[in-house]
Amino acid sequence: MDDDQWWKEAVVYQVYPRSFNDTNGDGIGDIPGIIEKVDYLEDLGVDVVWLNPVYESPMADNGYDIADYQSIHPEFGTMEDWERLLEELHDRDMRLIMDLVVNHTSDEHEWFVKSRKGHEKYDDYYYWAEGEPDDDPPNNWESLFGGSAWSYDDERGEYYLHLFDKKQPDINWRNEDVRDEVFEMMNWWLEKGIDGFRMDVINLISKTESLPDGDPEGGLTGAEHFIDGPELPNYLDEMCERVLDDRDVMTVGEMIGVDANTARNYVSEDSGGLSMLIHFEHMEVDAGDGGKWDIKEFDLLELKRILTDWQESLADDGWNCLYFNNHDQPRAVSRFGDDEEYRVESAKMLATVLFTLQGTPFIYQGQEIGMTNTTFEDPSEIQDVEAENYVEMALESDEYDSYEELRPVIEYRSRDNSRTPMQWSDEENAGFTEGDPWIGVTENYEDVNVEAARDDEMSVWHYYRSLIDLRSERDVFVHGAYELLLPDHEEVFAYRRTLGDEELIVVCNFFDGEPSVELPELIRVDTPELLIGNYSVREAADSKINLRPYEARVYEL
Ligand code: TEU
Ligand code: CA
Repeated sequence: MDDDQWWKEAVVYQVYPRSFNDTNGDGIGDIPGIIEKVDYLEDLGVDVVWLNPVYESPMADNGYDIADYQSIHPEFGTMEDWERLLEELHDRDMRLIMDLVVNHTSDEHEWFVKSRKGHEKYDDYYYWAEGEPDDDPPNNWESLFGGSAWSYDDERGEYYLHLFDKKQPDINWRNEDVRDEVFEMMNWWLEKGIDGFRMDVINLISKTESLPDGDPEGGLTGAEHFIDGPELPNYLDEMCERVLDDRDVMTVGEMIGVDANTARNYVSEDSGGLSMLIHFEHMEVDAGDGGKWDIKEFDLLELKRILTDWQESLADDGWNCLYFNNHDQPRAVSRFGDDEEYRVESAKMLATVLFTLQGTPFIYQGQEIGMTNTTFEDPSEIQDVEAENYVEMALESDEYDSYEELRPVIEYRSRDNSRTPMQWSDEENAGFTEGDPWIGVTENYEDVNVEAARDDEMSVWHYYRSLIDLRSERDVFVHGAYELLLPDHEEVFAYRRTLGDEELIVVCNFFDGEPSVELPELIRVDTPELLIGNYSVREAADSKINLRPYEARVYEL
C-alpha cells in the first residue's frame, strides 16, 4: 500500500466540540475539554480526530456559519489552546482534520459585511440579484433548511443566495479572488500542521451561471443547478494544484445527492483528488418522498443494496467513508437498532457492520457507548436551526395542528439528537459540565456513560475497542474484497471479505426476530473461528446458524 494512504487504515473519531467536554463551567464544550480527553481517545484506539468547526462565528448553525476562518471562537478557547490540542494529538501519533466550510460564510464575515455595502473589491464575493423586497425572489431555488434560498438585504437593496440559513450566504466561486482567499486559507491551516480537511457540502460550490429556475417537480427545487454544478471539477482540480497535491493529507468531501457511480469522479486515483466522500444515500432509507421529515420504516434490502453498491463501485479505485452517525443525524442505535431492550446488542451489531465493510470507519462521539436519541417535550428545548425552521413551517401548514402531533417526528429526526452532551459519568449533567449545559442531557446518562462502559467488559465501549484491534491486526478488514451473501434476506445482512487466503464471513441480524440462515460458505473448512460477536456462542459452527435478536458474528475461515 502507498504510504500516503495511511487514511485507509485509520479509524476516525468525530468530535463535536460544543457537546464534548466543558472545562470552564459555561455549559459549552471547549478545546481545553478536548485536550483533557486526548488520553481517552488514545485508549479507545482512534487514529484521526475530525473536529467540527471551532472558528469565529455567531453560531446561527453551531459554527457552520463562519465569521473568520483563521481564528478560534472564544467560547471554544484560544489559538494557543488549539495549537496545544494539535501537539497533544501528534505526540500520541494521532492526526487532526479540520472542517472546511467554503460553500458559504456567515453574514457577519467581513467579506459579506463589505459586500452588502457594495465595496468594490467584495462586490461580487456573493450571489446578488436585483429585485424589490415584495417581489418574488430572483429564482425558485429552495434552501436545504426550507423556504426560498434567497433573502432580501435592505442595506444593499438586493437579494442574496443562501442554500442554507439566511445567516449563511453562499460565496461566489466564479470570482478568482474568492478562490485565492480560500486556497490561501487552506494552505495556512496546513502549514500549521493539520492532517487534512473534511469539506462541508463541497459539491454545492458551483452554480449554473445564469441562475435559472429549477424544475419545481424535482424534490429540492433548483438542485440540478447547484448540486455537482458545471465548474465543480475545475474548482476541485484547482484546489488540488494550489493546495493539496504534494501534501500527505486526508480529504473527506461531504457531497449531497451523489451516488456510488458519480463518486468515482471525485475519489478515483486519477481524478478528483479526494480521499473519500460522506454521502447520504444510506441515510435516506427511512425517509419517504417528502424528504427527511417524512419518516418511513427502513427497509434492510434497500440499505444492503446501497451499501453493496458503494462497496462494489469503489472496490478497485477509490475508497469508502463508513458512517452511521454524525452531528447531522439522529443516533443510529435509535434508528436502525433498538434503544431500549436490545440497546447494547444492537449498538454492537451496527458497530460490527461499520468495522467490517471496506472503508474508513468514522465514530461519532458517544456512539462508542451506544448513546441514544433524546426527548423534546417542548419546542423551546430545540436548538437546531434546521429543526426550528421546520417546526415553524410545519405548524403554519395544515399538516400538523400542534407541537404534540409533530413531536414524534422531531424526536426521531432532529439533528439535536446527536448533539446532546457527551455522557462521561453518572454525575450531574453526565460529567459534561459543572454549569448549565447549552442543550439538555439525555435522560439515560446514569446508565449510559463512559465510566460505566469502561468498567464493564461486556459494554459497547469494549466491543468497539476489540473491533479496532482486530481491524489493525488483520489486513482483510481493511483491504479484503467484499461479496454480498444472502442478497434477498430481509432481516439479515451477511457478506464475505477475502484477501489472499484470509477470509471473513460477517452475519448480522438487523431486527429482534430469531431467523435461521443457511451459509454453506462456513463449512468449506473444518473449523471456522468466531472472531467476534455480540452474544456468547456455544454451538459448533455449522452451515446453519440460528440468530438471536440483533445478533452479529464475524467468522474467520
Ligand atoms: O450538512 C449538509 C446537509 O445538507 C445536511 O446534513 C443538513 O444537516 C441537513 O440535514 C439537510 O437537510 C453540512 C453540515 O454537516 C451541517 O451541520 C451544516 O448545517 C450544513 O452543512 C451547512 O453548513
Ligand atoms: Ca466551556
